[in-house]
Amino acid sequence: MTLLFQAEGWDPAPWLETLSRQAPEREIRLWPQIGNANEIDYALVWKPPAELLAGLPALKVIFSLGAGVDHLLRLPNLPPEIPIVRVSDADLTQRMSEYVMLHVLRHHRRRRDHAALQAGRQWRELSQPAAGEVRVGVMGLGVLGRDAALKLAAMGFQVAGWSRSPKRIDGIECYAGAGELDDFLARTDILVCLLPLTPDTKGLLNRDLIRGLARDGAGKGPALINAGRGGVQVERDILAALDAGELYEATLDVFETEPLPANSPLWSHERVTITPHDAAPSTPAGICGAILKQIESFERGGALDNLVDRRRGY
Ligand code: NDP
Ligand code: OXD
Repeated sequence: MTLLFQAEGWDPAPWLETLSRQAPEREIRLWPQIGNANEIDYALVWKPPAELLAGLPALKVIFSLGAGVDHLLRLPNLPPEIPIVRVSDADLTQRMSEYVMLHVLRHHRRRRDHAALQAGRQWRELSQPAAGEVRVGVMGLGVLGRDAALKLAAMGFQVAGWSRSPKRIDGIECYAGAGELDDFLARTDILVCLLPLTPDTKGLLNRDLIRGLARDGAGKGPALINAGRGGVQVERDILAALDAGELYEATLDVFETEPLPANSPLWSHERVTITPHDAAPSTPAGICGAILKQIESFERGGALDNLVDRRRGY
């Protein structure tokens, strides 16, 4: 049973090394050297070229090498019946929670103001609210959002989460659906977005949404952290909201266009922090093992885990 590996912009070497070490009996091909396309049973892909998957007639399962699957669902000729499995990986989840904690704490502990004071050689203590006075709202309570929300709650923040379907999570105030979005925003000082990009979430982080955030918080004003997908945000609205004082600061890991174009005004905005879509990269150690385990189970007739629901879009 043959595997095809393709990942745009990644060094394939550690992936191929891990796959062939963990499954020496399998043939592993590296795109674009696919050989006889009729022999490919499983495709492990990240941002594949438009026609690749449609040209594999024997394909049995598509494995997304990332947690997000918008890179697949947007393909015009995605084979309709083939199951798509996405990444759910402890290492990736831990890295995302680190990112969220880092940037929530940077905002909460006024890192930007301290840096300005340091630049001016000024010794001045800043007032800082207690974590328990600060309301963090996490959009998306899936694998990543849930873990980040629980870790923020363990730090003492007041944490709420918003998802499509209702949830009950100890210590987290849960909101669901479009009908509860306004209430969720109105109690949120620091908004963390860990949503997938779907037709429903596209452009959701816009000026109206930002205007709905709490204005009576203990800090200097609302903050936004988006590590979900760039298509969920409207960058011109974020800039306008920052300049109008409706948003105090933004940390963005994902962008409408990636790499972020050199002429984007986000690069130089004094209250924007930019990271290059590396909040939680995929790493081969756990992901290769999980994929190979799923393939073995699938070949024994078992069910696949972490299946994508194409209708929902994630
Ligand atoms: P999951 O599928 O586990 O969770 C998605 C969450 O979003 C769910 O809680 C879901 O609600 C919620 N959701 C989806 N659509 C809506 C909607 N219309 N309204 C409200 N809530 C909605 O995904 P993960 O947590 O694993 O990953 C989330 C995203 O993070 C990925 O899709 C990817 O885009 C991004 N990501 C970014 C990385 C980075 O490095 N920047 C790394 C990895 C992932 P429900 O629970 O009801 O289904
Ligand atoms: C992912 C990502 O979806 O890294 O895993 O963006």
